[in-house]
Amino acid sequence: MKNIARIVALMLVVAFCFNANAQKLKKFGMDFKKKHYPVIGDVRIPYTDVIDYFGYVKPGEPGDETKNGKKYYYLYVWIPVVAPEIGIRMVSPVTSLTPGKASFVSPAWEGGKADKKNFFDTWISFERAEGIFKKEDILAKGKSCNWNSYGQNDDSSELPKQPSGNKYNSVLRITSEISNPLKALVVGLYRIGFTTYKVGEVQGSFYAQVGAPVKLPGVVIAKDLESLVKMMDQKK
Ligand SMILES: [Ca+2]
Repeated sequence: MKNIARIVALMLVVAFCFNANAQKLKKFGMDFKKKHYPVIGDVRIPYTDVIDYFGYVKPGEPGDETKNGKKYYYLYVWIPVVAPEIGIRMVSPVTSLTPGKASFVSPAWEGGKADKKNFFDTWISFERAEGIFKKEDILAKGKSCNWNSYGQNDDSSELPKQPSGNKYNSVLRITSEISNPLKALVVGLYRIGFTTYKVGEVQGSFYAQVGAPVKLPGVVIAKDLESLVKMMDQKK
């Protein structure tokens, strides 16, 4: 009997420790500084829909592009609905979050998820492909089109600290400006660019979310255009 009590006590301690280390993200909420949403104190109203992506960058993996000595990687996002606001956030590393049924998962995730050591100081941008409004144009124009920037973010105090103790994860909220074609959130092809703030290695696991105050049916996220189109075909 004593042994059973000891085992139960030990299990409780283990469960408590595991829970204390569990990675928890606050609900992803809207921009409360914008006048078009009701404000309840300083509480952000959670986004109606949040799509997520689990990824991993192997140390030394080449970037999709190199700019000013920094390696940039992209996640391509197909958005088939008009949204008044889009939120994007990214954390690194992923310590205890796991993909759900609806999550998008990088092909590198399986091999990389056990790497709990590497992470990077995230920096994100959000851009839209000029002139790509339908699926047929993605592969035809996606590699040569211009990309218009909707904004960037380096650090946000909203997100949990990184293992370094610094709040260096990133959040970006974009409000659609209907009258400005370069800032309107229309149906089309977008990409999340990510790198490190300082010149350094982008490495380790990361978790990205795309949220909106409307339902986002048919949103697809992939690390390259070919996979994106393939997934769009499968979703039909
Ligand atoms: Ca950062």
